[in-house]
Amino acid sequence: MEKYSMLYPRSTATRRVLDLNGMWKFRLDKKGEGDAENWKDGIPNADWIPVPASFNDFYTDKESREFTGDFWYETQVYVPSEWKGRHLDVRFAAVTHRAVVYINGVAITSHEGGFLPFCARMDDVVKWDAPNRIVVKGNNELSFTSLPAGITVDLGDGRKMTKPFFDFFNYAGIQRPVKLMASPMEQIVDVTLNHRLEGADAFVEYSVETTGDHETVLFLYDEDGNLAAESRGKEGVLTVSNARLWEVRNAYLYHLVIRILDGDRVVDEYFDDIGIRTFCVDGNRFLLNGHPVYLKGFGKHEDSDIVGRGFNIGVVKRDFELMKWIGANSFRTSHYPYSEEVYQMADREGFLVIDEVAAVGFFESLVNFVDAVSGKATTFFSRPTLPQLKANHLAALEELITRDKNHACVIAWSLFNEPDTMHENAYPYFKDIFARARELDVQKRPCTFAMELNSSPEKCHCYQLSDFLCFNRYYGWYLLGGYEMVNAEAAFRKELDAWLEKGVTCPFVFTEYGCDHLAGEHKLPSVQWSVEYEQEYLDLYHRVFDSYDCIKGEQIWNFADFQTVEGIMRVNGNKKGVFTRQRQPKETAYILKKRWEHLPVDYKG
Ligand code: EVA
Repeated sequence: MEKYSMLYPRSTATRRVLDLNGMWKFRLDKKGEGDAENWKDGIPNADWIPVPASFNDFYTDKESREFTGDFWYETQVYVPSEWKGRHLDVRFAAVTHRAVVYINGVAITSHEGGFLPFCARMDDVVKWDAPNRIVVKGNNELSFTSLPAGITVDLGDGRKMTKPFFDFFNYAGIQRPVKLMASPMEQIVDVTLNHRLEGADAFVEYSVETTGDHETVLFLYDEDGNLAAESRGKEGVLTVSNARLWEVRNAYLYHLVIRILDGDRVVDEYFDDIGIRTFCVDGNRFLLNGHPVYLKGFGKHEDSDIVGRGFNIGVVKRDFELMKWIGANSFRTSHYPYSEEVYQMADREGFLVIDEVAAVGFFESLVNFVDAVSGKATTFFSRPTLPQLKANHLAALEELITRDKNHACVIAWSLFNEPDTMHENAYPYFKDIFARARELDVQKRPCTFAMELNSSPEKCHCYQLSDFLCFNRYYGWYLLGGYEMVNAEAAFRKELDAWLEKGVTCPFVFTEYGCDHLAGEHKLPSVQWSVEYEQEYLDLYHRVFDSYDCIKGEQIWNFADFQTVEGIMRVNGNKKGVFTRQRQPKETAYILKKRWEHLPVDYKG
């Protein structure tokens, strides 16, 4: 099959999009009988469940919430014969963690990885003017080759359970929208943009990939609908004089229209809203359009009540309003690529995004990520399954960069979260992943990874590959917590000094710091989990951030409380949220608001 396009589905002069979201048939394959019983031809005794959503939190029994294995979804779509002569693609924005898609009983495609889009082309099996059956076999097992990584154990009675090496609930299902797209046979498959600024003018270098040879034309309109630039050919430059640039928290988006023409006939049309900006690392600074920027914001999760990790546009909107209220200007898509609509909103609101691939849990651990802070070396990168993991990682990276490369908001790629970098075997793996990311991105955005405490100046074998260093640090919480916090600041500063003594000259960003606190829990004098403790903890971090010139970003962990596996480390989830899971401010929010509203965008520039 032709490689499918990663372009976001849009109805245009030549394209049609049909929303397939809603109630689908659903069944957990508790006995592993779906394949043998041909559920691909119709799921017997099925329940009904909303799409998109994680399936886990709808049910009232634990077996369904914790279910591990295959789960099946089914719907029907009526395809009108007016669409004859077009490609028909069923596009899944994400099925977690893997899927096989059957249309009218035929296996059309499969996909590994739960956070990026894929298509099932139904041209050869379509029934015109009739219902077409779409069946998806999903699977949520974790392994040493899955992104994210973990293990799947047998509970002894046929039931399986996942043990993630990461600290978020292993939500699964058809978690993002499903759409049927009808598009021309000769079509625009991809477009890639890069920006260059010279004086008041901007040069948008582009390349368009199509499946034919007819002429390609491009038009760029400003926000008032005036033509700002045009060009012909699959490769070229759109020259924008007196360009309005995309700035942090002050976005400006041009409307790009691409057409394939056959004489006067429009063969295909696609459009997108694009921001013009440059971003780079310069010494220990970040420069946006040549001007220094300081990152303020969060590590986040896609996580909310009832729908779990399911796409919820209302929650996305609320999150942006809260981030604006608190004075943030950035976030990291910890620990996986988010829904496309999140980046669209970030483009529009002028937020800076560190875009992370789902390479999390690359540190073998007994209970979620706990061993990652224990100092134990796991030689994760010496396992015999490494080639398969790497193939999956490279594929996800290519999908991520292809999907997100044109977003102005995406300023950097995060290629791992908290991997085990203590063994020299990690280096060759890292080297190839970094090289591939740099090769894939024509904008050459900075590449990085989030380092946990064991990735220290003494032990880390991989930090030198990063264009800026991202630290996840919990001095005063996991390390030197409680009364011992009196020694945390000195230990923290000692580590930072050691990095500088190693000769590291790039920017430092704190991609995680924070402590759990229960909303409304007060204690004088402070104890861990109280509001007072978190205030002392944040005072410490802010003192340190303010005294190092190389620190160019602070993204607290986490934006909101979120669900994790149950256990003695977590009180019905991780409570490090600045906001509750219901998106209301905890006390910390007011401390951060006070600080962030007063930090200039070019702080320490
Ligand atoms: C935490 N710490 O302990 C967080 C985790 C996160 O949720 C980390 O990167 O180091 C992880 O996923 O709350």
